[in-house]
Amino acid sequence: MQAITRAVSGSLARCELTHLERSPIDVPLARAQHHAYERALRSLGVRVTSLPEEPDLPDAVFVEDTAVVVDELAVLTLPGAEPRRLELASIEEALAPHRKLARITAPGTLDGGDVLQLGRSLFVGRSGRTNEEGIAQLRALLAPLDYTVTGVALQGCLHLKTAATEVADGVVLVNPSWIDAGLLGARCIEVHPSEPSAANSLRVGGALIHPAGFPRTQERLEREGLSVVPVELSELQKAEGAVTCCSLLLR
Ligand code: CIR
Repeated sequence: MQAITRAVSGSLARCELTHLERSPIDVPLARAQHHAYERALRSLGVRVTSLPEEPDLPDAVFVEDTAVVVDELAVLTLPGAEPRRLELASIEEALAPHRKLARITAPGTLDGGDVLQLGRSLFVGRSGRTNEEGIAQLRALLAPLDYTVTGVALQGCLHLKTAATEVADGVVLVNPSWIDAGLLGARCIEVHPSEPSAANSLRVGGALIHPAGFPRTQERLEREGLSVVPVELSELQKAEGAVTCCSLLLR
């Protein structure tokens, strides 16, 4: 497996924010945490291609939002936050050697963080970033490849994958306050109620890269026999980022 990541921008403190109050971000610490995240990926056998920092694009580290990658195709998104659209050009260049490319176009908008793939079913959050037209365009691109694309409602969080991520085949880690998990047709493990932001986990090989600081949810995952690699991401969490958003996985 390969992952595309991007170094933390020196301007991270000017990131987009939706649900959190702005709080000071320690950029050198964010960089150290991001390096540890990349090391965790490598330790799980992933080949990491780390793109250079984009000094003027605060959120460029969150590469997940710029593309939806399936085995047959990479769809460049049109991020709902307009300033983030400048992140696309370098991602297009990075993906071109690996996949045929397609794109979401205006008036459609779509953030990759809203797309949860469970086998050949893709669920897409109707969020502040992703609109019906974006979902319809993704469906039109992927239906001929035998994927289903289903829009799902969200409340209280930024992206669908803030609320739900796949942790094993047919098993999803969810925060049930933010999504009606029954819609996903998967077995659910709920985050511990005291850890609402713990539903974002990155499944790599047989393990999960999970943000440190959620011990009770981690315990629930381990009780299910899942292997958890905790990574401290406090500074990226202040920018409303977590573990899935920092990589584009090419499986
Ligand atoms: C944003 O608001 O776009 C960034 N500050 C955070 C994006 C996080 N992306 C993700 O979870 N997929």
